[in-house]
Amino acid sequence: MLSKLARATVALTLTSSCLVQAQFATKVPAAEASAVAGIVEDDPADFPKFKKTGSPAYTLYSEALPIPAPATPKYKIINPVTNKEIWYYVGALEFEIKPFNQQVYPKLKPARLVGYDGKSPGPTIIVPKGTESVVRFVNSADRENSVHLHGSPSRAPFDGWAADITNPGEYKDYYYPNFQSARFLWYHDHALHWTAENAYFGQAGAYLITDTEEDKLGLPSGYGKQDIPLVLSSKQYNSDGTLFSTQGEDTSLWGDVIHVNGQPWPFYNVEPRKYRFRFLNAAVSRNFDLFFVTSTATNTRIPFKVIASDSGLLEGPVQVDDLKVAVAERYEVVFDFSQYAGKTLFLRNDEQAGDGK
Ligand SMILES: [Cu+2]
Repeated sequence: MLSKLARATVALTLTSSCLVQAQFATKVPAAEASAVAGIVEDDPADFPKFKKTGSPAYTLYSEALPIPAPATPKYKIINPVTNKEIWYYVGALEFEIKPFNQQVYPKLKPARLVGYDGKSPGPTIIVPKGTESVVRFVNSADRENSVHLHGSPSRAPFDGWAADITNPGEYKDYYYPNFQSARFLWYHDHALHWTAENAYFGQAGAYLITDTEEDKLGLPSGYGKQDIPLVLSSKQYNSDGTLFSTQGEDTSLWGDVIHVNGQPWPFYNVEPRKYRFRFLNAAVSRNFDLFFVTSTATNTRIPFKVIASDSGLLEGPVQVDDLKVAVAERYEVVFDFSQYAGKTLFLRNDEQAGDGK
């Protein structure tokens, strides 16, 4: 609250057009004012700390980067209310939630995941702005689910609120408006009591809105060609190769095996040209601080351009030499490999990101 003296000073310096604002400031309800006054800042000492965990050793860069397949709408109709096209992702059960095994460690037991028709991350939905969509999530898993499209102003029945669960044996059709400008959203489980567990075990995927304004910019394009989603997650494995569970964990699970599109530390062969990389932090606790180096100069970070964040394109590209991506955030970058023909580059993470840094 402003003191009487402060309020008088403010009023004197305001122009007449600001008087409404000044009046508004003095009409904050008492309950709200006391609630605001009662806000206690987080104590950094309370933040979850990085925990050293002991997953079995994994051979770096032993497998190629998988690219989640683009989802295919089964049919398209015109919404008679909005007159907009609706793409229906309901036919092929590509969004059927069910368990599958992933052989993460070649000589150990497979890990049991729960993803979408045997895949995690799930298929990437790519829709143009102004085209509506309906996605059928079928629950063939062994516990309830609820799907949240993170970043979408979805109507309440389709927003995946935690108690709006779909039980095993049921399905739900989610309707999405897609009226925002081009941007990177993501879908993930949000079921009450199970969100972290379900997301960590595989229920997450990318959702891209495109638009003609973005198309005009000449950015590296072609999904899976020069426009590459990089869905990051961090997991922990038991000594037998099975996935360590988040269940019972009440502070954080940092994980020590970094996955990109579901594959630990993959390699990716690129052409000497510009690429658009779309980063999503789908980890349940770990933040990332990413940077590029060459294999021969690992202490020299190579500049690159950030072009978009959670809300789509920035006003202009921003050149950086590292990029922090907190849990659930999306950032898109353009990296130019044209000077690096025949060379090996590493995309690295500062292990301590989020742990006091
Ligand atoms: Cu979310």
